[in-house]
Order: sequence, then structure tokens, then C-alpha cells
Amino acid sequence: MATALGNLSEYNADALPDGSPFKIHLVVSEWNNNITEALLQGAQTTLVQLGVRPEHLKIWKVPGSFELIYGAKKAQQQKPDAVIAIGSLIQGETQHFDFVCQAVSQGIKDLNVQSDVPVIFCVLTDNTLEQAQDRSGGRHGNKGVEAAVAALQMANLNSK
Ligand code: DLZ
Repeated sequence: MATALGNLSEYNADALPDGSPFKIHLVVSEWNNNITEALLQGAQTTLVQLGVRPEHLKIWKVPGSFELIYGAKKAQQQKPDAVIAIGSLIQGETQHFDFVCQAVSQGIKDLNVQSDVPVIFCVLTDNTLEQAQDRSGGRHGNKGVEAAVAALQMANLNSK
């Protein structure tokens, strides 16, 4: 699994639950969409490789990472087995980055506390575009893959 400098995409499929019973919703921010589409691709491909049926995946698009909270809440209401929130925040020149990072992480934490449907945090918070590229299919792998693995593990936890 992921480490600070390791590859985010390594997993042992034999040690993971079979995805075939599960419905997974993916909420995707359109801001920095080259990055978020690559994360989505990594997550979708991994979920299907681990047995999730393509028709059991639902994708919701939202304008920016701040809207992931509301989008994930709406997705939870449809009772999938897990939700993956996908976003990419890149540091700018103002404090906006810090406020949105804080809001999104707290908001998604709150959704996990309030609902039985787990929400996986697949939001990159990087200083540079290069760092985001490194983690969305570049030299550090793809955090979407890591999020897909986490989603199956959490969905399986709920089915016990
Ligand atoms: C406004 C904004 C800025 C400056 N940067 C980002 C970013 O790097 N990543 C991201 O996902 N969203 C960004 N946004 C948009 C906000 O998340 C949000 O969509 C708007 O503030 C509208 O609520």
C-alpha cells in the first residue's frame, strides 16, 4: 500500500474481498480535471479488476472539491456499499487552498460519522501540479487505485 514516497498502486488482489456483491459510487470534482479523470480511471479499473460489475459503478460529477461533500452526501442517500470522493487541490497564492482542504477533509469525516455508507477520501492536496501528476498515474502510482482498494475493504467491513 501507499507510503509517503512509495507507489500508491501496489496491492495484493488475493488478500482483498471479492467486489462482485458491491455497488460503489464515485463523486468526481471537475476542477483540475486532467488529474481527477486520471484518478477516476485508476479507481474504476481497479474496482472492475477486483470483481465489481461495471453496472454497479455510478459516477457523479461536481464542480470543485468543496462540492465533494454535498455530492458524497447525495450519493450516500442512494445506499451504495461505499462512496469514493475524488478531487485535486493544488496550492495557489492565497489561503483558499487551506480553507478548502480543511473543509473537504472535515466534511468527508463528518459524512463517515453520520452515515453507515463509508466515504473514501481520494483528494490530492499538493503544492504543485507535478506532485499531483506524480500521484495520479505518475511515478508514485495512482491514488485512485488505493481508494478503490480502501472502498472494497470498507464495503466488506459493513457486510460482516
Ligand atoms: C476556487 C478553487 C480553487 C482556487 N482551487 C481549487 C483547486 O485547486 N481544486 C479544486 O478542486 N477546487 C478548487 N476551487 C474550487 C472550489 O473547490 C469550489 O468549487 C468553489 O469555491 C465553489 O464553491
